This record gives sequence, C-alpha cells and structure tokens, in this order.
Amino acid sequence: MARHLITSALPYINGIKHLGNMVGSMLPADVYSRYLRQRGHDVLYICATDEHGTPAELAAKEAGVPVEAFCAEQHDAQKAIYDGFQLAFDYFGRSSSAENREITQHFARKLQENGFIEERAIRQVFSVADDRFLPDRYIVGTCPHCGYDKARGDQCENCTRVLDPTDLIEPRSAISGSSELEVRETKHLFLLQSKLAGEVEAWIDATGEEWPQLASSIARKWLTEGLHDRSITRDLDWGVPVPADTWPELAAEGKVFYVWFDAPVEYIGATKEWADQDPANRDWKSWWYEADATVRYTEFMAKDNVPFHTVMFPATQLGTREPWKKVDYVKAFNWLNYYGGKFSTSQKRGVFTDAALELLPADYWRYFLIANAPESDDTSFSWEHFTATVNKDLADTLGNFVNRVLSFSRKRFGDAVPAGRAAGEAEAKLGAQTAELLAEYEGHMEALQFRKAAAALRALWSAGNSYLEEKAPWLEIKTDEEGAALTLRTAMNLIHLYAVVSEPFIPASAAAMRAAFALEGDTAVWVSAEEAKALDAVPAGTPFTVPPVLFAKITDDDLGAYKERFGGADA
Ligand code: B3M
Ligand code: ZN
Repeated sequence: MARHLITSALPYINGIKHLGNMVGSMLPADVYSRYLRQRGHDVLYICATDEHGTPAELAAKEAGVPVEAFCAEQHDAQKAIYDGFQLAFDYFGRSSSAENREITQHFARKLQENGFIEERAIRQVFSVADDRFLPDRYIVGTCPHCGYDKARGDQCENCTRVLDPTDLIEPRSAISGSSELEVRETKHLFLLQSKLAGEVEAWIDATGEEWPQLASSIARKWLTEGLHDRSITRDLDWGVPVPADTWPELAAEGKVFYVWFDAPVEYIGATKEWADQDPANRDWKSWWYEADATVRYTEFMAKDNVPFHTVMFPATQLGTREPWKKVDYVKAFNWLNYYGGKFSTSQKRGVFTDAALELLPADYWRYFLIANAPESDDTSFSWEHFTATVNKDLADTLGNFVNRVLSFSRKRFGDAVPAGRAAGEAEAKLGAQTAELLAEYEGHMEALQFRKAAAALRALWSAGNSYLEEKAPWLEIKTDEEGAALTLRTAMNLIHLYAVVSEPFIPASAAAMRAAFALEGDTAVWVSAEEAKALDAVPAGTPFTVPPVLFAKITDDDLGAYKERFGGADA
C-alpha cells in the first residue's frame, strides 16, 4: 500500500472563508483522503492557516487586536468551522509556529550556501506617518490612464492597467491616508530563480506530464514567460525573521520573509508540528525527506495558487540541494461563482462557511459542492440549484430509500433483517449492476475526477431505487412474504454498502446509516466491486433500528428565505 501525503492550500488567516474557498482546496482533499484511508492506504493529510503578511497585520489593526492574538483567535475560529465540515486533517497547523520558523530559516540558509540568494538594494516607498515601507498595493492614488481616484500602486481596478506606484497622481498611504511619502533605499534578499529555471523545467518535464491540464498549462506558461529573481523579504513586523546568524544587518533592521516564501514551507512545518504534538509521529521526516519513493504527494488548490506550487516552491526546494519531497500530482480548481458573479470576501457576497453550517448540516454542503466542483470550468452556486440537488439526490434518492426500506421492514418483519428466500435473478442483476457502478466510482476517485465520482455514486443510489420499484415489496408481501423478505434484506444490504462507499462525501450521514445495523465489528473499510456483488454483508437476523430522517427537504419557503438573506440573482 502506498503512503499518501496530501495537502490543501493554506487558508489565509484574515477572515472566514466562503464556499468557493472550501470547494477549491480543503473539501476535495478531505474526500480524497477519506477514500484512500478507507481503502487501507497510509494517509497524512496536512493543512494550516497562512498567517503572515500585510493583510493579516491590517486585519488585526482593524480589529484593534495585536496581530499574534488576532491570528490565534482566527485560527481557532477557522478550525472550529472545518471541524464542523468534518474535514479530517491529520493536523491543522499554523504558519506562525516555531516549527515553521525553524524550517523556513533553514531553507533560506541552504539557498544562501548554494548561491541562490543575493542581497540587493531597492528603492521603495516609505510612509513617514505610518513609519513603514508600503507594499505597492497599499499605495493609492489617481490613475494616470482613466482618472479613477482609488487606483492601487500595482493595478487600477477600474481600467485594469498594471501600474507602478510612481505612476499614481497624488499618491497616498492606503493605511493612514497620509501623502507624506518618500522613496528610500532598502536592502532585500532575492531568490535567484533565473538560475534554477532549467532545473524546474526538467523536473516538470519528468513529473508534470500526468498533472491535469489546468495545472500543467499554468506551470508551462510561467516557465515560458521566464523565471525572474524575486525579492523574498519584507519590511514588516509580522513574519518569519531573517536569521541573524546569516544576515546580521538585515536581521537588525527587522526584516522578515515574504509570506509566499514561508507559506508553502508550512506544509513541512505543520508536519513537524504534528510530530511535536505526539511522540508516535516522530518519523515525520520520512514523509518529506530522502525522497522516499513510496510516498505519493498530492496537492489541492485553486488555480491562482498554481504558479507558487508548481514553479516557485519547487525551485526553492531544489535550491536547498536537500532531497525534499516535491509534489507528484497537482489538483487545481477553477472558480465557484455565486449566481455567475464572484464570491467576494470584501463585499461579503455569497455564502460563507460559518453561515452555511448555521443553516444546514455539513453533508448537504459537502455533497453539493463536490458534485458541482469547478473542475473543467468555473461553476456557479445558486440557491435554486442547491435546493434541487439536495431534495432530489440526498432527500429523495438516498434518504427516502433508507427510511422507506427500514420502516417498512420493521413494520412487517420486526427489528431484525428478515431472511426470506435465496437470491434470484433480480438480485443477480442488481449485484452485477452494483459492482459495475462501484468500479466506475472507484475509477473516478482514483483519477481525482470528483464530479464524475459524484455522478457514479448517485447512479449507485438510483440503482437501489429502481430495484425497489421493480420488486415493490409493499405489493409483493400480499402474495409472497418470502419474496418480500428477500427484497428487503437485499435493499438493506444496499443501504450498508451505500454507507461505506458514501463516507468520503457525506461522513455523518454515512455513519448514521451504518449504525442502523448492529453488525458486530462493523467498520467503514472499503468493499471491492467483486465483494459488493453478493450483497450479503448484512446477514438475516441482524438487529437494526430506523434512523431519524437523514435529509430534510428544503421547502419553497426556506428557498425564499435563503435568497432574501444572502441575495439571489440580483445581488
Ligand atoms: N494562502 C491562498 C490565498 O490566500 C494562500 C495559499 C497558500 S498555500 C501555501 O489565496
Ligand atoms: Zn485606470
């Protein structure tokens, strides 16, 4: 069995994430991890909050809290939501951890030793009132092209032209509004990516072939445009400090590493945090070091993060000249839109993960989001689509099947699985069909094709409904009690199978379905297509209970209320 290292792009600390963030990185990684664990693989699923950088500092300032306290609070708030979504991380760390500081500094020292870092003096805008250098996008002014008066130093939002802070008319600080700005010279560390470009390209040639189109095309585009040297330090109070043993002068000036330098290192940092929490995890380096050939590393992220993961972080890893594990497979996602427009954190447009959980259980969201994951294209969230999907797939096709079968059987045969006659032709046909659909489902999961996997799972649920309609045990029982018992026993076996194989998508409901049967030593271990065929894992005589309704239908009134609260098509 392979060892699977899995990471999701690290959610940024400055606020609660929306459903688009959830489906673009964490949720599919969780579904994949759960699937692999059920199949008996050794899985390490790592995520963390990305805590450094100017946006964190500014959000803390706005909240009126010191940045450390702000990050600690926000980390816990995000973690609670991810627990609510049942994201089964092996560890959810923090990029501001001591472990990440240590490894990030180690990376920088190695890059320096190997000649891939250079100190360069650059001219940067300093705000006297704020007593700090300003990143380009924190300088605002009037756009010289279109006259828009809130253009940022890196780009005009109105005419989309790319700008340099010095292009702006009447520039001022976005933080304080002060126009007392000076250009000062300051020294920074540059990562000589140009020297590593050839190696990165060779590595992508060797590994990137099997990546999905979205990831490999973005990586290639960046390489073709040329890898430029990049400044990897900033003049900020909050970040991983430049180590004084290697760069005493810069350290004395209080420089820290750029957030995109330490954030990917946190995948490793969080693994070390995980190990430091529990002596049983001491072998953390075997996941990351000595390029252990049995570890397969899969990364999940939205498309805007692809260049950092396929080009820049690998360049950093290669430049250490140490055998750090590099990504084997990059699963990237397009955008999930809200009624065709963007989800927006700043404008609070769309559905945020905390609000989603207040409204409905996690499984409703998990299923809908994965079934509509923006894999080959951007997809759109609408309350109408969400309602229709929940009502049809979850409430009617799956939930109703479970309740109908179990309640009817209890009413007619009591609270143990009835025996009935031996399986006949209809059951053989159902078994074959089940095996075929299960194999199809597995194939899509192995290929990380989540929408297709969801469709196959739905087809598996539908097959049970068709069988039940065809056999109609509520009629059968009038003339052939043994036949009706067989039908119900078979349907109950389907319920148990659904419970096992639906677990990656809807873990809570799957657990409730499995718990309906008092099967001794029952676990969620995967059932192979071949084993599934017989539909006999739950023998006659097994006691069962009827679980409460698994999925409540969303009513027209609910739908209206959601649209009103969150803003529908016209929002
Ligand atoms: N925090 C994603 C973002 O904020 C970024 C991912 C880091 S992954 C190492 O857009
Ligand atoms: Zn403009």
